Amino acid sequence: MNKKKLGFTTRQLHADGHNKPLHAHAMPIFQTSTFWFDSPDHGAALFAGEAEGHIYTRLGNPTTEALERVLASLEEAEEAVVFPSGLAAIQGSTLPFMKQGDHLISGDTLYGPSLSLFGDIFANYGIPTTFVNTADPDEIKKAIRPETKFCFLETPANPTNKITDIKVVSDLCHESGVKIIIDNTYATPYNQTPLTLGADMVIHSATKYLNGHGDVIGGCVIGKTEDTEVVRNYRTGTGPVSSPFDSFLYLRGLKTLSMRMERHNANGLAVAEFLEKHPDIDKVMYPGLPNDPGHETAKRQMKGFSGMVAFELKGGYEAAKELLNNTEIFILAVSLGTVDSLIQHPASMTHAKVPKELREMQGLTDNLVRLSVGCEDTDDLIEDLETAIQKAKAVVGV
Ligand code: LCS
Repeated sequence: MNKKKLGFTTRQLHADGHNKPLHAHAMPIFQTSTFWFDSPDHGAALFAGEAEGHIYTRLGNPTTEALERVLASLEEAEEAVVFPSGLAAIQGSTLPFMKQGDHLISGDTLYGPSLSLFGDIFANYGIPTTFVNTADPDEIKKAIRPETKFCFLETPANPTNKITDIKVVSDLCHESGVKIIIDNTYATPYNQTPLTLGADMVIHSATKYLNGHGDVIGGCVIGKTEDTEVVRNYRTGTGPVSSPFDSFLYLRGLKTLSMRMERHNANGLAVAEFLEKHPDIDKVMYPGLPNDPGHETAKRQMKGFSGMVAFELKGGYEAAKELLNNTEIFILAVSLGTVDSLIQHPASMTHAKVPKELREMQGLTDNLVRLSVGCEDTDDLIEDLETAIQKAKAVVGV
C-alpha cells in the first residue's frame, strides 16, 4: 500500500496491513511471551536476523507491530516504537542517545512529571537540562551548548496551550547539530505532523487521544529508522514493552482517531468561545481563539486546535475548587483526550510538584482550570459549565 498517497482516515484503518494471520480481519491479540521454532537452525537464523519471524515478546510482538505500522503511517514517518507509557517513551527517545555530561534543552511548559524526569532524574545521572520558553526561539539559541544533544518540547503545551513554531525551532536547532523532539500528545497527528515540519522525533502519551477511551496507559516514539533502531534496541535491552492486550486496545482506539478529533476540535473551539465571552472568566487559553498569542503559528502548523482548554475563573482558587466540585458531565480526573470530558486543577494535581516560581513563569496560576473537552453534545457541555460557574459564584460571591 502506498501509505503517503492515502488520506489520514484510510491510513488509520488500513496501515496495519491486510495480510493478518489465519485470514483474521481484526488484528488478533498475540498474548504469548514466546514463539516456537521449527528447528534449531530456524531459531539460530531468527536470532541472527537471517529469517523473518518472532522470537520472544520483549523483542517484538505481532499485535504491537501492527500498531507501530499505523502510528508510523499517521505521523508520516519511517517507523514507530511503542512503549508502555508516555513517560517511558520520553525516556526512550532521549536516554539511549545520551551520556553523562551531555545537555538537554526543554520547554519550560510540560506535563509536570516530564519536567521532573529531566530536571530531577536525568540530573542525577549527570545530564543537565536548561528549561526555556520555546515560544521565543532566541531563548533556545542562547541555551545551546556544544554538548547539547536534544531540544524537547510540547506544542500545544500542557496545561497553558503555549504554542511553539516547530519549523523555526527545528531549523534553528539543526544549524547547531541539535535534534528536536516534539511531544505531540495534545495535537495528535490528525491536527499536526511535526516530522513534516522538520522535527527529528515525535513522542506521544498514547494514553490520551491516540487510544481515546481511557483504558490504556501507553506511549510511542516515532521517527526515522536510523533513530528508531537505537530506540528499539534500548527498549529491548531495558525491557519497557507494551502488553499485547494493551496494544490491541490502543490499535482499536486508533481506528476512530480522525472522527474523534473532528468532534474534539469542534467542541474545544465552542467551549473556548463560550468561556471567552463569559463575564466571570478572566482569561481563556486556547490556540483556536484569534486573540490567543499562539493563534497565527497554530493556524500555520495545525489543522485543528484539539479539545484542551485552560481558563482562569474570577474568584481565585476558592472559586475554581467550587467549579470543580459542581460539574456533572465533566468528570473530576487527571488524564486527557478521552471521548468523554474531564476537568482538573493543574496547580494542585498534574503540575503540583512543579516549583511555584516555574509554574508562575509558565503562566500556570493557582486559579487555572484545565478541561479536556470530549465528544458529548456541545450544548450539554456548555450548560454543565454554566451551571457550575453559577454555583461557584453563589458560594464564593464573585
Ligand atoms: N506528555 C504529555 C503532554 C502528557 O500530558 C502526559 C501525561 C505525558 C507525556 C506522560 O504520559 P503517560 O506516561 O502518563 O502516558 N499527562 C497527564 C495529564 O495531563 N494528566 O494526567 C496524565
